[in-house]
Amino acid sequence: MRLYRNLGLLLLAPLLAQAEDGSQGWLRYAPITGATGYANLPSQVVVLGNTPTDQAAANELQRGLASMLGRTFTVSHETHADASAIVIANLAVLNKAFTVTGDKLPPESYTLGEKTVGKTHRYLVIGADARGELYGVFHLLALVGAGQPLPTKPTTESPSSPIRWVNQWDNLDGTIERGYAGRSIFYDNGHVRNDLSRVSDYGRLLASVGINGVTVNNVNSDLRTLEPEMILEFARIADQLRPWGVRMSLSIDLSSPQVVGHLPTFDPVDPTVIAWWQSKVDEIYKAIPDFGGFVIKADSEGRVGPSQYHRTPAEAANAVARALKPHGGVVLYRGFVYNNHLDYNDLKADRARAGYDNFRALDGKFESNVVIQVKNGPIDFQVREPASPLFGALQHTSQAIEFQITQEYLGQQRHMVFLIPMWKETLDTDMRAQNRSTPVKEIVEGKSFQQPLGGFVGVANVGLDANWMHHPMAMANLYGFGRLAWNPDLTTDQILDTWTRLTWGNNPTVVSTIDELQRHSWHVYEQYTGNLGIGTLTNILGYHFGPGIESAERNGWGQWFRADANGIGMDRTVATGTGYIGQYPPELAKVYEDVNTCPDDLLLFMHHVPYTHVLHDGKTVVQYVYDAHYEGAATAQTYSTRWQTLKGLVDDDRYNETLKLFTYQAGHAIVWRDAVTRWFQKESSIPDKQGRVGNYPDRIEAEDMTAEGYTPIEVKPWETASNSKAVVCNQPTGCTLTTTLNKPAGTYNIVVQYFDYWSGKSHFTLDLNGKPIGNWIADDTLPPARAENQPNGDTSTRITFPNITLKPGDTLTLHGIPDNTEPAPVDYIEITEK
Ligand code: GCV
Repeated sequence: MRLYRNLGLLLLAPLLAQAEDGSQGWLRYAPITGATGYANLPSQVVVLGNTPTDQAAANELQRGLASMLGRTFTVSHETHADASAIVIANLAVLNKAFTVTGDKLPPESYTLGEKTVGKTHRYLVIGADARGELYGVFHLLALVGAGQPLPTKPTTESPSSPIRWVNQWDNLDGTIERGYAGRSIFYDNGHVRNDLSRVSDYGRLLASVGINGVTVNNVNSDLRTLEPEMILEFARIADQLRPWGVRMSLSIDLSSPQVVGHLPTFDPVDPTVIAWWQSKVDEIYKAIPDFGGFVIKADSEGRVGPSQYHRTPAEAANAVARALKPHGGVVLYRGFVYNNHLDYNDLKADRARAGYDNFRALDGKFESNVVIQVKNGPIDFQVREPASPLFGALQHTSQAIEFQITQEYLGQQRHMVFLIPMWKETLDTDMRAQNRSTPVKEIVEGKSFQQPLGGFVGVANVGLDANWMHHPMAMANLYGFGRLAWNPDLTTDQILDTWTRLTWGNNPTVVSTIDELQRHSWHVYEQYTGNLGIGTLTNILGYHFGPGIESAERNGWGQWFRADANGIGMDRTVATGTGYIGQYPPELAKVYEDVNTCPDDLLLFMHHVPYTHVLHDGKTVVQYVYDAHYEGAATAQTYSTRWQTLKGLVDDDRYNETLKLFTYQAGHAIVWRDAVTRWFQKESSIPDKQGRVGNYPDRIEAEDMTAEGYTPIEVKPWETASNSKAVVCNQPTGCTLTTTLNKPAGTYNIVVQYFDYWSGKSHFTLDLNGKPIGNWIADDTLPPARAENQPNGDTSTRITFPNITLKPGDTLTLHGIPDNTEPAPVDYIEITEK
């Protein structure tokens, strides 16, 4: 008889709607009733090793199986020859009785399989090492959680590559650069927190998807990082992560020998500097024996670097790497080196060129424990970018791809944007280096050019919010990053479906609804933000959240798209442009160079074209932009209604939290749609064929209403308010806007578009014929990376009052009471048919 054969009969538990705060992520281990397929799984867990990681693996298995299967599991270190058991072991402690595959497994790998001798059933989780054991346990638990069969024949899984890290951009004061889910789990007030329980929980989540390293401080590194007392504090973080097989690493500033070591120089080839790095690294390994290494951001965005001494990144990286090598540590030197003071008037200037221009000539000059950490695209985590040409150019150097899990340019975890399809597009891009198949994923795995290291780095930026990332759906990106780093050949659907089942349960309606919502969400976001490779079109000088289109132009940051009345897009061709396209291997360069073969979704990244340029689907560029924005924003409106079909099928807390975010996203998608389409219409002077842009018959502009106390102001940038104007109230007692409606009798939705600053909580009430139909507080709590106290694309917010019965002559009155420096600003009221 085989174990676990009745999976077809598995009845999935009707999930009771119980309170959940999301803190368990995908490790909820929700009960599965009728799980007859797992009935023969032995109740004794035997773990042969006795390191903290062995223990963590055994405890996790016991916890997960008990919770999902509703029976007791015990853990012990010994087994009798004839006792049935789930055996966890690794090659170092393996007793011949338990082998299923012989004694060879690649590092961090595991084999799952069944071994039955007579009446003794053994389910074996054999790791190459303790980490492999742990990964095997989590894999087994995920299979049970998703209702999938456990392998009976020996089945081995191995990670794609050795570097599978997340970076956290946490500052020692407890803030997180580009963090959108609360303060740091690591630091507060200049020190490592006393309570590090969230760090251990984080290590558990990371290990469950195979992540083996965390860089715990901002790449814009605090100059105190390498002070002796800080190293001892960081060691406490490493202690929390160690049982989960997660190595801690640090971001460092290259000036440390001078700033911390008080040397007269930090020139990387100076013998005193070399000696300083050696003794500093020795000091670190004394406190943190499994220390992972350093991430280095240098000569970029104000960070100092080797250029100060006319040294190269290779000279700098190698000085540090040589110190780490005897300890098994690595240097991840970031390829994100560029000049942010470019000259807009120089038509050859191009930020996208910088990675290749700075690193190409150094290929082969790095120590074997140096990895160049390259952002997926050549600019900076925009909604769509081509793969960085550096991937194809470094053929004698290990590389890791850097993805941004935190959604800096992608809705900041207030918009649902499932990123796995975007990352897969980069990973699957075939660079055609050496005129052969060299997809990015194989390059970073070290396969294409036989490199010793390489892998995947994700900027995660989880915070103290109970659910880690603020938006319940955003956790799919952290989960998916780990799964892809382990195996970049997994499909989007494999990743998504398992995440949904583990996070929300196996109810078929729940699974299909959530999968469907997430699956296309990147495309939808792209539709209502920046199309055709133009960049996200967010305000790059501000918070990187709402629209602010021209902020990218005419400054030194180089995120230009060079729009004028006649055309738009960066000419990056070799023939007439910046020459960037020539950085790709010839076969790929040929595709991008020709406007006719360049994929439409990268057109404006590669070419400058007239607004009337016809795309492959027959639409002009400008009409495509209009249509995409209306389509994308319309799809975003459906998220909350589709979500509402799950009421009662998922727990109320996460249900309500998600509904609130979808409602917000629906409103902000319209802010995006209107800003971008109006901007294109004004810039190109070409009207929307469907007459939608700039034509809003259902709107009543706030400045056109009868005001008591409210005064009109011009909004900047102009495209972020309807009619470019808003009204503000500067009377502490409040102000009023009144209008008489002349809608035919019927039922309508009433929308109020207002501006919600981070500096105040204005009160609003909306009355119909003197009777209240709604009141609310403008209490947005987006993390104040910088105080935005203005009406603009970041702060524009909408609230909808559905199903209001109206007749001609009704009077609508909006009262606003300002708070602190927020003057209860209003853009418009819109009355739409139900
Ligand atoms: C940590 C972008 C972000 C910065 C970030 C930088 C980087 O420019 O806006 O916040 O700095 O990338 O990746 O170093």
